[in-house]
Amino acid sequence: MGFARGERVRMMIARLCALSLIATSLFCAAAAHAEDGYRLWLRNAPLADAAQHKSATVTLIGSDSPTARLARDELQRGLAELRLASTAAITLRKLATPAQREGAFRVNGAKISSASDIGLLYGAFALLRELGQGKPLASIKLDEAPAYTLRMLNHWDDPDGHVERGYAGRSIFDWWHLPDRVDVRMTDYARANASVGINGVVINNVNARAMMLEPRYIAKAKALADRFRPWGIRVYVSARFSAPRDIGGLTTADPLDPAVRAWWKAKTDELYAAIPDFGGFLVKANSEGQPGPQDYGRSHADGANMLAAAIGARGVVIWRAFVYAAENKEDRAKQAFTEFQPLDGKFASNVIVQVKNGPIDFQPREPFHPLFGAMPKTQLAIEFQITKEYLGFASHLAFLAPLFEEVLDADTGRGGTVAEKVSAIAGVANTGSDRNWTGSDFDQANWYAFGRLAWNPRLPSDQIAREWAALTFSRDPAFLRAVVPMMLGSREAVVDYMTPLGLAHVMGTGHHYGPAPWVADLDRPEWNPVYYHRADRDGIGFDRTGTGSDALAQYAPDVAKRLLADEELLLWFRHVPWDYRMSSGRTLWEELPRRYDRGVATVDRMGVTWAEQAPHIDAQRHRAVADFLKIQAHEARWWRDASLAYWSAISGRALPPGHAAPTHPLNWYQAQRFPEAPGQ
Ligand code: GCV
Repeated sequence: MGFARGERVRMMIARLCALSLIATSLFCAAAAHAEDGYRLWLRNAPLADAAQHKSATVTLIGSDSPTARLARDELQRGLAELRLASTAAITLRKLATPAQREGAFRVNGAKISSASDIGLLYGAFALLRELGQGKPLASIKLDEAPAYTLRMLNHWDDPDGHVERGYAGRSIFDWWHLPDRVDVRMTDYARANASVGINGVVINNVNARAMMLEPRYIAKAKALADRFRPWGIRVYVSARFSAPRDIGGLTTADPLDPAVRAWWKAKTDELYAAIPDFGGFLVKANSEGQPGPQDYGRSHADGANMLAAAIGARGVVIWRAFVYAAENKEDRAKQAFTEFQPLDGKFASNVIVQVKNGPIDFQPREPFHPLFGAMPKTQLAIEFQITKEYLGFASHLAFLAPLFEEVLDADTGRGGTVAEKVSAIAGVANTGSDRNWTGSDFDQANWYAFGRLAWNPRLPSDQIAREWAALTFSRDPAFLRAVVPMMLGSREAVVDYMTPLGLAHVMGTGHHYGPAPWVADLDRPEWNPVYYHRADRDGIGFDRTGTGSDALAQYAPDVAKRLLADEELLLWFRHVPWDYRMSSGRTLWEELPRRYDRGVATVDRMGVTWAEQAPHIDAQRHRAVADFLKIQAHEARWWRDASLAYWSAISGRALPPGHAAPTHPLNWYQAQRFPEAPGQ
């Protein structure tokens, strides 16, 4: 039976449409699974091919809360994506016995149990993490509890979408469209955080705008809090101390003024009415031009306690100890200790003093901050920087777990390690609007490492690197054998080519991009690199012993001895002649170029190692990493050349034999300008 011409054309069109629908959906499916970094370490790459794939069932017992249901859904989704080769029946059981620390869980093969809903979710993620590395289900036995109750990210995001020290695009929060539009990405962001146990998020910059406390911004914060809540994440806000004046119509922000206290109490009540589980305030006060209690002759404790009284038992005030002042002639490295240590015991019980990991500012290497262990009557949090303001931004591969580990494991000499002396942990986030979240694929590892160490500060860096690399890229043993050591050596490479042997803060003005050890003309003395290295014809380094600023005396005596003997911190603590004899037998002047060269050589090797991984990695991410490694190799040379050109000029010494001369004369490096560098 023949068809009429019109009918044939209609059928052809229908067939073409069907074909194009199939093609489109195939394309869409491929695009949805394109390896562009969006799926982070939660890719659940298949363990078996589709034919071997066996079914998995998940049973949830004892709770039907949104969080418990997320745990079940996460497992269902994860197991389906992982495609286990043997049948699995997983049970998620909420126990009736409270007692465990919030978030604690047990995994015994196919059985996950916890006394809390969030513990079930953490247990689900933990099981998937183990399975994702290729471990057999029956062999997985975990019994975990978080070391700290507060494990938080600090976003330095501004309401206009700019991120201070952000190298991953714009703010991850779509401030302008909130609260009406809450991007689906907010769910994925909360999920990623929950997968590593992060349970608090400060949503705005510590250099805070008072508008964050206005009703329209409280509505935006509420929308985020509602989205994050099922994932066990509480929202915190950075509060501008002068808000009662800026937006409250008062003439003062004096923390002892009754009207100011009443204003904060009412504002806090307004926040809790909108967000019943609001976490509290983070405050940067009297630091780098921010307002604070000292503007009224009051102490940091007066300021923090006033806010703590407004919040009461509902939340916490996190008060930053990152303070230093231009008018203060004291060594910048000493100022926070001088200011805060005498206040020990004066803070309210819901105040946490947040201290940066080192006494200056997130340098590639610093000794631990002397406040750790020195304020036994105060709750302390440690603040790390996950975004790499001083470590090459997003384009330099620097795995930060070894830096975090070095600080957390440091013995304070006051009855415990740094990890043991803090009760909370914060990381300055490196996330942004970029599709891959963190600007580079490898910077995802730093978000991951922060979360894992916040959960368990005893985890070794190599375990974290191995987990992350297996989940994010490939569980192939050959790949891991090559890439894990590459990651572990990467931060030391940055130290070598930027700030070897205890040098610090020699980066470009403002943006902190690239080398500028020669800068000496900035208004505030402590913003000039020359303040930190003090190099002249005779020698180099900051004397922080008894003959200098005596910052060493802020540490316990045994620790001070140890720090002084540590050559990696030589120029942090001592001013020494260029001919100073190192333990290697070489002079300092001979040792310095070796360090720079070692850093450059390590980065070159990283490039080769990565090139060899092409068979293991999808083309898109492989190329993205390779491109950044090229930038890093180029910039490591730039750092080496510019630094050596300057040290050579200032010491009046030619480079020791065997070291290549810098590519350009010193004035070429000095003339470089990058007003457009990101993150300022
Ligand atoms: C948010 C350094 C950074 C600033 C940052 C400050 C801080 O100085 O360069 O961008 O400001 O630390 O931690 O408050």
